[in-house]
Amino acid sequence: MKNIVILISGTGSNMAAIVRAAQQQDWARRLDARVAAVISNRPDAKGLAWAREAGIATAVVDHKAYAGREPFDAALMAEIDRHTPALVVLAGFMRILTPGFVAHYAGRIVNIHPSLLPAFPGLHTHQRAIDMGCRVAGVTVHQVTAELDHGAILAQAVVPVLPDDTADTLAARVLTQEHLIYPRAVAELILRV
Ligand code: NHR
Ligand code: GAR
Repeated sequence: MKNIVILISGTGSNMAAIVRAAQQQDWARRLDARVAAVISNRPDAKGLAWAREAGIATAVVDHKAYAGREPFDAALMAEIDRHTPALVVLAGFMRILTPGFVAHYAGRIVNIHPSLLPAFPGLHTHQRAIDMGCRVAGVTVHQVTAELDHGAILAQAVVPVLPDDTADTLAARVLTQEHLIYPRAVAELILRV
């Protein structure tokens, strides 16, 4: 069985979309894959309770308990590796990962980023797209490399930016597309890892 470990920091709606797809499409039988664990760097992440109720193992590795990125990443890696993952999935995970961490999972760690990369890597993507006058925005699933939001692109979806959009209304429109493309991208990738 190929184990998928999902990292979250907050709501976990992308995580939930992947778990639902795995259940509804019977990934265990069809892809020999399952979501083995959901790990958060924030103890209060809403997605943790949702995952627990879905019967998935959960864990917290609180970045505030560590002196820096290297010891945090070492602890996170140890927690992830308890599940011998075939694939590590960042789903609204908000801590930049060290080069050593990324190298450890090279080729089998992916992220969903709420912009049309290579436009707007980093944070506050929706406000930046509005401020630039973009007519379209969207979302990108990409390989995670040491350089932030720069890995190979695996999937994208586009949405319009409407004249009255705020960062929140645009984010909500993008998020509906995230929930469609991320489960699909993970299912495709799990066949190749
Ligand atoms: N790590 C590496 N090495 N490469 C990537 O491509 C990564 C990554 C870690 C996270 C997600 C990313 C996004 O999709 C991601 C991609 C957090 C920050 C950030 O600045 C930037 C990009 C992403 C996630 N985080 C602050 C930090 O100091 C903390 C912000 C907070 O806690 O709210 O780590 O956009
Ligand atoms: C999503 O829009 C995701 O693309 C974005 O945060 C949201 C998380 O929602 N990710 C980042 O901004 C990473 N820096 P979710 O917790 O409900 O999946």
